Amino acid sequence: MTGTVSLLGYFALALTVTSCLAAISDVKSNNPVTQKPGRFLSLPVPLKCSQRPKEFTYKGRNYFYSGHTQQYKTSKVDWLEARNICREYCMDLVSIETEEENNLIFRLIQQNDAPYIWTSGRLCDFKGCENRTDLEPKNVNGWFWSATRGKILATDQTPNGWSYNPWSKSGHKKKPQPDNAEFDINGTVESCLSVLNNVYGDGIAWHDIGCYHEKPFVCEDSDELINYVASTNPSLQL
Ligand SMILES: [Ca+2]
Repeated sequence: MTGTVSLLGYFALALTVTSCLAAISDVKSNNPVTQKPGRFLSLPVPLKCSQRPKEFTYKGRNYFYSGHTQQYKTSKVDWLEARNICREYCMDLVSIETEEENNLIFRLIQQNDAPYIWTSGRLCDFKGCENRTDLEPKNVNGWFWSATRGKILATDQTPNGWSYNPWSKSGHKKKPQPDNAEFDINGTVESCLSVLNNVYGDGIAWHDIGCYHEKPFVCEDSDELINYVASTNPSLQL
C-alpha cells in the first residue's frame, strides 16, 4: 500500500500533533472487563526519544523488538501499554504497510522464535467510527494502522502490491482472520492486530486479538512524534 488514507475526520484532526497529543484518549473495547478507565496515549519524553533503542533501520526509520531490550526483555503488555511504551521513545507500535516491511517483521519473529507481537493495527469500532458505510463490513474494511492512521486494505484479499495475504487462513474457529472469535467466547471484541507465530499451526500470520491480551511488541519510529519533539527541542539529537 502506498500513501496514507485518512480514515476519519477524527483522525484528520489528530494530524496536528498538538491536537493529537491532547485529544486522543484511550480507545476502549466494548467489554467492561477490558476497560481500564482513565488511560490515555502517552506523550513522548524528549530524553527517552534521544536515547531510544535502535535495533535496526528500514526506510530511514528505527525499530526495536521488546524482547531485545534490557528493560522489556521479558515484558508482555496489553496493546495500549505497548503503544505507550513506544510513544515515550518517539516511536509507536509497528505499522506494516508493505510486503517488504512485513517480511522484515516475519523474519524477526522467526529468527527469535517470538510467540507473537503487537502491531499498531486496530479495528475502527470506537466513537467516531459509527455510520461509516465505507468501513463496512467492519471485519473486511474497518482496519487501520493507528500509528500512522493509514488504512489497512481489505482483509479478505491479497493487498495491492503484495504476493500473499498476510492475514491467517486459520484461527480458533479454523476460519480465515479476522474472525472476532473471542466475542463468541466472552463478549470481547478482537479489535487489535497481532502477528502470531504458528499458534494455530498456521505459520507466521496476522490475527485479530482482544486488545487486553499481553504480548511483547515491536516499536517503529513515529515521524509525527519525532518531528514534534525536534521542533520543541531543537538542540536534542534524535
Ligand atoms: Ca482472531
